[in-house]
This record gives sequence, structure tokens and C-alpha cells, in this order.
Amino acid sequence: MHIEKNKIAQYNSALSKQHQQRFKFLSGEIDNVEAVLQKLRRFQIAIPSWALGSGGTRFGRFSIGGEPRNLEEKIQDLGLLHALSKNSGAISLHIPWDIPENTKHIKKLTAELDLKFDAMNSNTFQDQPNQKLSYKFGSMQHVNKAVRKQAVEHNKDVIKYGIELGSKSLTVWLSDGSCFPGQLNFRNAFQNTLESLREVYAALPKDWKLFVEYKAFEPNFYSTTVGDWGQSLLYANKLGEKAYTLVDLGHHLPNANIEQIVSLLLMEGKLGGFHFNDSKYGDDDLTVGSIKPYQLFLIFNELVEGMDAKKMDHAKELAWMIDASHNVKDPLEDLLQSIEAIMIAYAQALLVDRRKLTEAQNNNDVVLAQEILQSSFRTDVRALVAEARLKNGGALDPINVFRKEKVRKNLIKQRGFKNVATGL
Ligand SMILES: [Mn+2]
Repeated sequence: MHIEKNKIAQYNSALSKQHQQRFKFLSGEIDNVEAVLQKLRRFQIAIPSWALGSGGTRFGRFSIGGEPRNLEEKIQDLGLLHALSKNSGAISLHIPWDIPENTKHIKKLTAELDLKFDAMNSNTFQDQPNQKLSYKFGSMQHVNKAVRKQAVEHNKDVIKYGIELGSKSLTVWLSDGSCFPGQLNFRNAFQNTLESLREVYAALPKDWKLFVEYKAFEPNFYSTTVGDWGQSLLYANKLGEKAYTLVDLGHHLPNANIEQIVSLLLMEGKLGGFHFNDSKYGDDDLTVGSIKPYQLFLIFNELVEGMDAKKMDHAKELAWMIDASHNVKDPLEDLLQSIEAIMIAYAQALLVDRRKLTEAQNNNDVVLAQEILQSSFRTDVRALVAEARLKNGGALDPINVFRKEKVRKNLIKQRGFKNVATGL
């Protein structure tokens, strides 16, 4: 489904007067409003190809209807999302769930919808039909060299698909680990994984990056072989300059100080990308900003501070992606909410008065430091984010357009109610 530009403009004009009032008031409070708007307009978040259908838990899965039946339909959904939000101009593919059959056609379609290919994702956390050896006891860590080799070859294949599509990075998330004490020799598991990753690293083109994603637990519940940022950083440092750590918000133990982690990874030049989601308990994969918006702001505060310290381009140098699951919401509406939450946190972080904050830190003025951060966090920046979207040709109120245009109803009519998106 496609929503014409002039249709979006019609919805915008109905909201224009109210928006202009709000934006005018807000821009009066911001010193460098044009520079902030420019940054917001350039910021693009990738959507993974597995995020467009209903997600599930190990207990069940409830279809929303009208889910994309193939890669082409997923790209169409992403095109619609980007037309409304203008901040989601990239797709992150999962292999083998979304193997492009006709690369030329897929590339043409994505270009028409103004979408780019972000990081490729490999999968050695489940067995595929016709797969020779099982990953039940791990993939790159496996005690059997033949299993490790199979996992390495799969990653090399994913790189090949990525090269054809114009991607520049590979994200490796391993579920490798153990469920019970004594199951695994930790050192051997680490060394085997490192050796496997080295082979994948050697297959990377010159201008590619390798992201090593970590996760504290699940599906293994006693140990995980890439379990935290320390382990990921060890691999990245040993692999070389094209290897980076990837931080997924939900992949930490409860109460971890994620803003400190990103700050130090940036300092080391080893932060490669970020997966956004939110959680109350563990890796809940909830809508970004739905549970802990202050944490999200504090993370963005460190990201902006750290990237600026290294003179990095916010929009280009790190891989930004939403990695959430949609169990009870329409996936497209959920993604629109997540994009909005990310943009709000980013905008608030851009408003932080860095000079005053540094001064407060140097004076040990704890109260003032908190006041400075919370003053930005408590600023209602929605009109600023909406203005950036408007200037990019997007919708002032994306969810309103989505609902008024009855997108889901139309998709169900087109695709049926009972279909399940590939890969889920
Ligand atoms: Mn992730």
C-alpha cells in the first residue's frame, strides 16, 4: 500500500495552525534551532525485516492480519513507514528468513522508496530445514569443528548477499552458551568462537564492518559466550579495526548502566551500532521509550556527547536499528511509536547545554548537573521532531494518517488475515 504525498500534505494542512503555534513557542526557547532541525532531519533508523509481522512468545503468537508474505511486501511496508516518518530510511535483512531472490528487482524497489540496506544479520541460533549439522549445542563455539565451519560458511554467504545489495556491515548475534554448570569449558568456547569469527572477519570486504552483539542470557541460561560488553569488546579488539561492539538495549542484566557502557565504547572507538527497544524485566523487546524514557534520554545524552567529542557524524557513523517485537500492537503503528521515541530522546540530548554541564561537573555541583539534564529531558520537543518530519515531507501526525487511511484494513484485504510474515 502506498499513501500519496499530496494526501499526507492534506492531513498536514489540517494540523498546520496548531503545529506552527507549538513550534514557534518551542523554537523561542532553543538557541540553535536550525542546526538541531538539520540533525533531526538527517537521522535515519533501520528497521529489521523481521519486525513487520506480529511477534510472538514461546507461548503463542497472535496474527494481526495483512502481514507481509515475502521480502517485497516487507519492503513495501517499510516504504509506507518511511513516507510517514521520514526517519526510517533503511532496512536490515535477516538471512535466511529474507533471502533476496531477485536482487536487481529488490534494489530497484528499495531505491524507489528511498530505502537503503543497513547491516545484514546472520542466523546460527536455530536449525534450518535441510541443514546438515545442528546448532543445538552452539554454532561458532561448538566442540565439533565441522559445526563451526558450517556457521562460518553461513556468515560468508550472508556477506555475499550483502555485497549484492549494497550493505556495508554484518551483525553477528550468537545464542551460543550453556544451560548448566559443567556443560562447557568457557575458555575453549571463547577460543573456538574467536577462531570462527576470525574466519568471518577475513571474508569481509575492505569497507565493511563486523558488529559483535552481546546478550546476557536466553536462550542459554547459565552462560553466554558473548554475554556482555566486556566479552564483545575482547572479540572486537582481537579481531581488528573493522570489528565493533553492538549494544542492544534489552541485552543487559537488570539495572545495568547502559549509558556508561556506550560512553566508554565510544571513547575506545569500538561502538558500532545500537539496537533500540525497551523492557521492564529482561529482553522484553517492547516499544522504544514505553517503559524507561529517561534511560533512553541518558543514553542519547552520552551518545551525542561521545560522538561530538570524536567529531563523528551522528547520522552516518553508527548503525541505528529498532529491534523490538510486536505481540499485541499493529507492528507498523508500534514502529511509528518507537521512531518517535528515538527522535524525541535524540532531540532532547541535542538540547543539553554541554558547556554548563561541564562547568557543573568541574565544580562538583551535583544539583546543577541534574538540573541541566532534567531541564532538557522535561522539554516537550514533540513540535521540534514534527517540524523536522514536516520539512522532510513526512506526516505531522503519522499514526493519525495511518489510521485515517485504514492501512491495516487495506493490507488485510490485499494479503488476507491468516498469513504469517516470513521468519516468524
Ligand atoms: Mn538485537
